[in-house]
Amino acid sequence: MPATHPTGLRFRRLLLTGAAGGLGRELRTRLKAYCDTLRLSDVAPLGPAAAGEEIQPAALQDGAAVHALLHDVDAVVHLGGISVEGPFEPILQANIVGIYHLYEAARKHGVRRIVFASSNHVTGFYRQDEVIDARMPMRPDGYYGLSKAFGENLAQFYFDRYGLETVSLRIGSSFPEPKDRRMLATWMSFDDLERLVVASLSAPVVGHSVIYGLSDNTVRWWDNTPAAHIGYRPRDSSDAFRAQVEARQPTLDHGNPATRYQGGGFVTQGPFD
Ligand code: NAI
Ligand code: 15L
Repeated sequence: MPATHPTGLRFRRLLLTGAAGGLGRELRTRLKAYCDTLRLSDVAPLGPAAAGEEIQPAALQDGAAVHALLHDVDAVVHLGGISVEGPFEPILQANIVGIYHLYEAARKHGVRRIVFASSNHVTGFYRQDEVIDARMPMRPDGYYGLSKAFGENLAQFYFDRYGLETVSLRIGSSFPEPKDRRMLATWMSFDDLERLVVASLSAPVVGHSVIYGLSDNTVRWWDNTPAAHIGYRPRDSSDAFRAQVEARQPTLDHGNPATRYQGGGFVTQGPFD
């Protein structure tokens, strides 16, 4: 039996969806330390299973495949789905029908907790000069943000009705480094992503909690005080990248909605017909 991680967190079997994606590839290596078996799923290729891994491909819109995916799982980190703005139909299948299948399967198999990769685009139509928290009304900035809003509402319903707990992570921008001025506020390092996911899996009681995923950036638009019970303590900051980002992008067009609103470029995408 592998040793328990210093956090004390250890699952028998953890499911990671979206495991072939950008964040999935990061968490694939990191989450192994917290479980005996990491079950990996995606529609994209995942390569061979390493020690302690199981590969189980599934399209989220395939209810039977998702039901099988949840068999004998203790907890889920749900990253799978379309991760950018685009036409409604594919988002409907992957993100809306898909998350319904995931929660139904979790309910039937008695899974206790899901960590759901929601997005800052649930509140993308707040202005960049506002500081908001997760108790404020949703203001999705497109079909993608709407699909994540649906996911959060679904999570709330499954907690209220069935006691299935979720932490919805309104992730900002999790990339190796901030790419532009907006990301100086929204950036979250991969190490902080791991801290956030581990805190979400290990907090004793979460009900349905909503928390923004960002590092300890000096400039910030999101106040996580209502989610203090998760115990997330970011250790990185975008500040180390500020000088190089500002040199690359010395001026901002304040007339551009992408500069005015928190959702950035997502707020101007579409229509798609
Ligand atoms: P990604 O696009 O790299 O990964 C998503 C994965 O989901 C892909 O491997 C894709 O093949 C899989 N997928 C798509 N449709 C599927 C379907 N119908 N059935 C099964 N799998 C499907 O995205 P990334 O950056 O890794 O993000 C992971 C999650 O975090 C996504 O849900 C995204 O919306 C969310 N997120 C990510 C942010 C970031 O900064 N990277 C910011 C906010 C939210
Ligand atoms: C997201 O929700 C996307 O998944 C990611 O690719 C980034 O665009 C991020 O938001 C962001 O807002 O920077």
